Amino acid sequence: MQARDSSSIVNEIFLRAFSSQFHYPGYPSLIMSALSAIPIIDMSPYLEGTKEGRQKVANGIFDAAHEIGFTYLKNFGMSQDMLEAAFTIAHSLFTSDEKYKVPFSVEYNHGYGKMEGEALDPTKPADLKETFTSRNLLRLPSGEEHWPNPQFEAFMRVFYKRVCDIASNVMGAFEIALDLEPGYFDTRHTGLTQTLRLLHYPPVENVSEGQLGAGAHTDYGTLTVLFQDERGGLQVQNLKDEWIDAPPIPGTVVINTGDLIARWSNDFFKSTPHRVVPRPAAMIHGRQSIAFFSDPDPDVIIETFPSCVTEENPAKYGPITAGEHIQQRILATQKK
Ligand SMILES: O=C(O)CCC(=O)C(=O)O
Repeated sequence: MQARDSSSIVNEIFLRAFSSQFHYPGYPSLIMSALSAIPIIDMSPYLEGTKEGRQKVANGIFDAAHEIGFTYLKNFGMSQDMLEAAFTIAHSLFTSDEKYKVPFSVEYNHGYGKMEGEALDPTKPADLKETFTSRNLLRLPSGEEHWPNPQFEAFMRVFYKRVCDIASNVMGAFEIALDLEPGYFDTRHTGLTQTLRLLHYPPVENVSEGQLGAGAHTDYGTLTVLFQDERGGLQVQNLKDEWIDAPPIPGTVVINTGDLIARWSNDFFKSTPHRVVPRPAAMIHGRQSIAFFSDPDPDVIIETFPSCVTEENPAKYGPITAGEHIQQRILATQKK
């Protein structure tokens, strides 16, 4: 890898990414060995657009968000080729020369974050992962101070938009389930705080006591779209406080609801703790995932959805802006 120029590798990957001949090794042929308690919902009836189909998907997504806060989606509207290309391009960045790892910019919430650079559970040792984060890509300027090379940038911009569309469809299903007007969420999620994160859990030989790939945490916002490779390690806390595996299932993406929509929905929607534990395959070969955090614009007022308030279940929370809520969550995490 180091003998070749990183930009030529990415260029080659980018071209091959759109050929149906190209497959990420091992990923499509994975045979699932564990049954998961997390439901799998078929998005096709929603994407076909009939009223009945949309209602059916909305009901399934609502039940999953209410009962466990996690679901898998299949037929969610992205080709396997595009997804494989995203993993391959991300891998080429993480294994390339340091000079391509664009330093993280707090102003843009964009760039490379080094191994053990964050602890999602601050009571535990730092996470065994490195990241490349991109917020609000539709508005992020071009240029070499932000991107390892133009091919990487071009691909990430297309990929970001496609993942925005997946999040938008899931939020469209929320609108039906919550009796909100069409477009309610899209107008409040214009990208200002919608963030794509490439994650790499490099091979490791030794793990300190309590150290994880990603420490136990809940997500802060409305929803997260999570693609994971075949190595496994994601775990979700169930209602009995047990950690259950959320194994990779080929052809699916994981969706989970965050703290902000839990508050917005008067706790009808769950925000469920999850973590990444180092599995033997991941410790030997490394693991990758790609997360997209869909959070509302900072000035959106979060006021309980009327459909989530009843006489027996009055509103628990007063109004707050999304920006204030996220800030409070960040401070609460730091105090732990
Ligand atoms: O890598 C994963 O599977 C999960 C990552 C995650 O939960 C996060 O970054 O918030």
